[in-house]
Amino acid sequence: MKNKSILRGIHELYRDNPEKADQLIWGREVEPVSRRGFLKKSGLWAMSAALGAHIPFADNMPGGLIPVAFADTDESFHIPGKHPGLIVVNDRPVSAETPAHLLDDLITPADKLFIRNNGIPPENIDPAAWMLRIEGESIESHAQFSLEELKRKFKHYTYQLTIECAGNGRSEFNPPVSGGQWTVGAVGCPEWTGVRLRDVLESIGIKKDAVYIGYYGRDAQISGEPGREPISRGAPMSKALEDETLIAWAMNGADIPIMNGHPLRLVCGGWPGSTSGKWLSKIVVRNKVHDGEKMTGLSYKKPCHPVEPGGNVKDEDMCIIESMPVKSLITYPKTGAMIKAGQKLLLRGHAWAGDLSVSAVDISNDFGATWQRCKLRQPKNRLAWQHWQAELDFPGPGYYEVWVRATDSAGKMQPMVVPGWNPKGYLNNACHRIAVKVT
Ligand SMILES: Nc1nc2c(c(=O)[nH]1)N[C@H]1C(S)=C(S)[C@@H](COP(=O)(O)O)O[C@H]1N2
Ligand SMILES: [Mo]
Repeated sequence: MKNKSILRGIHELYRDNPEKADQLIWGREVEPVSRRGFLKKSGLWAMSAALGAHIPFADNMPGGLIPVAFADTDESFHIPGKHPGLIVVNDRPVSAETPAHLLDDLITPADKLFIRNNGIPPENIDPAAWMLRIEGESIESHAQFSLEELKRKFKHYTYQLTIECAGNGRSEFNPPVSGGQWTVGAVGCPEWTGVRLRDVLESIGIKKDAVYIGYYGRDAQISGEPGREPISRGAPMSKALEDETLIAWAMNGADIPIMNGHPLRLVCGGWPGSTSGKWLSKIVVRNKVHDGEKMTGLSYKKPCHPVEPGGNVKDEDMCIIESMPVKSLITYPKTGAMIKAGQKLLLRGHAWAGDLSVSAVDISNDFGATWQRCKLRQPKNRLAWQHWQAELDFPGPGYYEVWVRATDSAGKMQPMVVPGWNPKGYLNNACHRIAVKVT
């Protein structure tokens, strides 16, 4: 990344210290007395690139002034390769979520897939030299494959797979929980192409005592500490050996974006995003539950039994999160939509349910008193989200909220309010809602 500081919320930066923000974002030096700002060439370039136009009178721009083009929008600034509307949740390591209305596509485009990094992505990636090693006590022998060998030796599969961070929705927990303050957009459903993890492991030989797989990626610990992984999680053999569990090199028919794990990643659809290792360099087959970074302690675990909000939970009372719960989004219209009295409102979005499918989606405009069934499509394949559509009438002018609620194939529904509090703020699958004004 060219300028790491550019990745913090622009509004937050300007609120904290406008001069500093100028300097950090654009490299502009501000004269303390006159407050006149001089953009260095690189700063001018960065600002122009972000604005999408060059600034003829840049020399006259006062220091500490947030360009009104940014001040007027809720849009964040740019992460290379990503849509400018992504909201930066954390700058180091980079995490950014996708506002619900930008998730309207049936298949999430590469520039709209959220980013969740636990460490610093590798630099100078050379796909031609990339190796994947297979090790661990429960594989018959150690092996390694170049990217080219993986592509040549195994059958290719393409699946549309939902990936959602377990912490999606964390910002709504009370008492608040530390960690990325995701709202609703740490989810997406692109199409992935690669080989089955099962085919690769079976070509070597899986021992009878295999219990779990673990992944290692080539990103670095944020502290720069060598030898320590930012994250090394995994999944039980049953998930690892599913048809849809892929070692993928492509997303929507192109290289996976760098921030999403180029040139190789694991994709375990329907499970916490953290099981889908990026920048994949090694897979281990274990004879016990993998004990890599963020597999132990409280990470990616939920209390095995409900706990009091804000309470402490002992390690042994925490269970590893597996399949994600049923959830849905309204992706059209954008919250704040205005319609005229008597007009019908067309609504649409997606619903997903971890390892299960979605059996129904309902919407309400009276705060959940009554619900209307939506039209629901079948998933493109197992573990892909499902598209829904509806048309809604409003009784008269005023402020309304539209809520959406999905039901999974086992009959479980989303809760209307935030579900059980947990120490790390995972698994908030409360109903998504948007504001609608009828005039
Ligand atoms: N190597 C590596 N893999 C990783 C991570 C990471 O930081 N490093 N983050 C995990 C987490 S917590 C999530 S939610 C997903 C996010 O995938 P994305 O950034 O492509 O959306 O990647 C997972 N795989
Ligand atoms: Mo995550």
